Amino acid sequence: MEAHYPFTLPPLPYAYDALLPELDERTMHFHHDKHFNTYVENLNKLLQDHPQYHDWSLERLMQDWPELPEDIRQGVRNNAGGVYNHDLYFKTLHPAPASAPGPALQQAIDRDFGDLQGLKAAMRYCGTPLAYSFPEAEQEKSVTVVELKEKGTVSLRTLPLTPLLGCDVWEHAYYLPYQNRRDEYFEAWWRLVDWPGVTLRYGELTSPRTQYPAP
Ligand code: MN3
Repeated sequence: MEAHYPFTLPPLPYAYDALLPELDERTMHFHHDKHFNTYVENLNKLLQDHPQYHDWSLERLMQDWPELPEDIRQGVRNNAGGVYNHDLYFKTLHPAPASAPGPALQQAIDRDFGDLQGLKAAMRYCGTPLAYSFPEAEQEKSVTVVELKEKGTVSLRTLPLTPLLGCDVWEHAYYLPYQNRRDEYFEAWWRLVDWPGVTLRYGELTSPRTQYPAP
């Protein structure tokens, strides 16, 4: 992701057919090239006549959107969140996922959800579930699941949260191969989660953050 305006669509980090049979090539083209790109284009369009924000990072736009002029405030919030969430979504999927989270993340999940199945259950019926970690103490990080009611990732902007993984459960993410079988899609998505990558994101957090990390 570019550091600031103008933002461009990051390439899909694997081949379009790499996630078969769980997610097909057409869905990946449609979701990445059209939907994700629309957020990028909308964000640029909103910012184009506001040069004073052209050096703001995506993370800053997501955090400090209340400082923006009223006519672009909500639009920037939604579209910056959409860009961040989609970047995270595609980056936390992997064609050959490893089997499990790393030991420290596994321990936090066990403590906060009982086990990995507990985390899965917590995410399954969320509107747009995102799992976050946040520091409780110096060495101890908790994992929590937040339902995104709006597109912005960062309604919890005052907390030092690190997004770990999120499932896009809008129909455009799965309708072609799964139609209305959302639960089947969720199971497929879960099989594709790149746990080493998620573990890395979790491990990156060593002290309370005031900023969101780049996806
Ligand atoms: Mn989407």
